Amino acid sequence: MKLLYSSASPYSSKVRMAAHHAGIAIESEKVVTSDDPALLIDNNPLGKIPTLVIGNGQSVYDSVAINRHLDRLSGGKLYPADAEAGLRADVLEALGDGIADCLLAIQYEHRMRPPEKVYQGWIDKQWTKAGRALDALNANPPAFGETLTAGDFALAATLGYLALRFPGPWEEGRANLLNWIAEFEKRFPAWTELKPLAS
Ligand SMILES: N[C@@H](CCC(=O)N[C@@H](CS)C(=O)NCC(=O)O)C(=O)O
Repeated sequence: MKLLYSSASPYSSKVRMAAHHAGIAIESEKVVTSDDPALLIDNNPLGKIPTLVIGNGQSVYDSVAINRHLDRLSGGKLYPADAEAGLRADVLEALGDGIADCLLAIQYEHRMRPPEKVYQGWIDKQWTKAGRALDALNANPPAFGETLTAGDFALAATLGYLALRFPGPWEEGRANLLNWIAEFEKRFPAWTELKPLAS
């Protein structure tokens, strides 16, 4: 199995952490999505990362499908079997990924458009969504279970991406989230090497 990824990508960080936690060894290869490399396009027509190439002409995307695949391979190490805990993990993963979607939309607005065409209204809208979600999480920080879940990895990856690309103001008034990530790091020491990093 080979994971196509980039080191800054929050969704890539999420699945790399999940694979590590699940004890599944995967070979990883960095790709630059903006170059549309054949290796990526041939395995994912959407040209997005992460993409997991699993052999026999098969590949898996997006990051939730990859996590679900890793969960099946590991006998359930990423999503709790208990209905309530499983639902909490699913929704936390959706929220973590959803914040990342907003942050990526802001990044691409700056990266893909000439400066005179950047639309501030769109950026503000994305910040409002991300800020609301961060406030909700800060007001009600997710409790850690006995073992980490795909939801925990999604939130950690997104907080890591915020720290990397939008350092500073998001932390103000969100001490519970800073405590959450500090506790996560204690439970998952590989965070240092698998969190979103500048390439
Ligand atoms: N919903 C997807 C989002 C993946 C995604 O948007 N990845 C970004 C990098 S962080 C990407 O591939 N961007 C390149 C593009 O959209 O062309 C997932 O969870 O895997």
